[in-house]
Amino acid sequence: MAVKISTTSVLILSLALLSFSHCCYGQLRVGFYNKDCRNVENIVSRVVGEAFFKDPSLAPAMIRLYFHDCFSNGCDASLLLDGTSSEKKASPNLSVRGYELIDDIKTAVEQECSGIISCADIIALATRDLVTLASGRKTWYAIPTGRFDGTVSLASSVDLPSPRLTVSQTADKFFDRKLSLTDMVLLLGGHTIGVTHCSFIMDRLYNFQNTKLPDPSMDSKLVQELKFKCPQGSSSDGIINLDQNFTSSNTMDVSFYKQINSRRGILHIDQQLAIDGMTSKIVTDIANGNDFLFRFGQAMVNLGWVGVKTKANGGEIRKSCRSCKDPLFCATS
Ligand code: HEM
Ligand SMILES: *[C@@H]1O[C@H](CO)[C@@H](O)[C@H](O)[C@H]1NC(C)=O
Ligand SMILES: CC(=O)N[C@H]1CO[C@H](CO)[C@@H](O)[C@@H]1O
Repeated sequence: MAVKISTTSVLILSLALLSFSHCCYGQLRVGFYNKDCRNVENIVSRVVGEAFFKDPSLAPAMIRLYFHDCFSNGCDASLLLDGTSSEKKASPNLSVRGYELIDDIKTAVEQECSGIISCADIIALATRDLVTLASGRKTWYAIPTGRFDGTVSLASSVDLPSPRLTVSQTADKFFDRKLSLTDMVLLLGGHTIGVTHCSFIMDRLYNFQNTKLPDPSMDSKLVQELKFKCPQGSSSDGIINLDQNFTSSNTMDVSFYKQINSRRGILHIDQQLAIDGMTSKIVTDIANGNDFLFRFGQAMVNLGWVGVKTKANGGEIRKSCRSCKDPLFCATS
């Protein structure tokens, strides 16, 4: 009898805990601001549209910013905080761009409804709209909102994968954030637009794993082309398209997967996706399918759940995306 009662109470207790954790963690939903700021998604898409028209490279910049923010301490706009040693200052953040666009959107949104929309949601919405624009309007996804902004941003806690990790090491970083192997392969499809600096691939071109030879997994014709664009001993760090199909380097499409299946990946990790037994089948499925854009959107939604802050756990709605409401309670150095 005693045993029976305790089993029942354990069951009730765990159900209560389950619903509690569900209540306060998973509060994102599509159209979170419908009641308090009906127009927010239209305002974001208007400001984003104008900015993209002037500078299409904002699309890859913002997609990367969203990834970095979500991966470091959750999708809480902590990457936007200025500070002497905030996340912005960590070396993998080198060349993350798009901060001014976020400022412009925040200004426009505050004019319409002050103190309601988080910077974390602005990043998520702006990124969604830029994915749509970079795809030539071939895709669009509903992105849940309701994130709060974080108040902790430390360069020392930035934990981003290096392009030289193995697939398995990289996958572990995604698993830590409850993202699957398929999510990882889809999200790395973000490299279907944008650029890298030569410095990230010099080893692949000239001295792969101290062999004094190029990476054997790279197409030898591509090695020659890239050596020309990234000469050794140059004082400037050149720029290379991540998608080497020149007709689609700036278009969000499936071409990245076809490229890596032809040994034309740029970053080491990109090429490894196509080679490593853990991911090669997923790559081929995406390359041969016709639903990459749709699935990429879903993976972006999944990324958007990582480490979401709530009001209950100290999240806030910032006034400026660059600083906490109360800098005294903000850890940025
Ligand atoms: C998983 C491991 C990843 C590694 C190691 C990695 C590494 C890199 C590196 C080294 C660059 C070039 C930076 C530069 O030279 O300025 C880059 C650019 C970029 N990455 Fe990733 N990345 C990863 C995942 C992702 C994911 C998941 C996304 C998107 C969801 C993404 C989107 C981008 C974009 C769009 C660019 C181009 C940025 C621009 O043109 O301004 N990356 N990445
Ligand atoms: C390059 O991209 C275009 C446009 O997406 C595509 O039609 C073409 O098949 C691609 N070529 C290669 C070699 O992948
Ligand atoms: C743009 C930016 O903030 N870059 C910084 C990234 O990190 C390096 C090394 O810590 C700094 O020197 C850059 O200024």
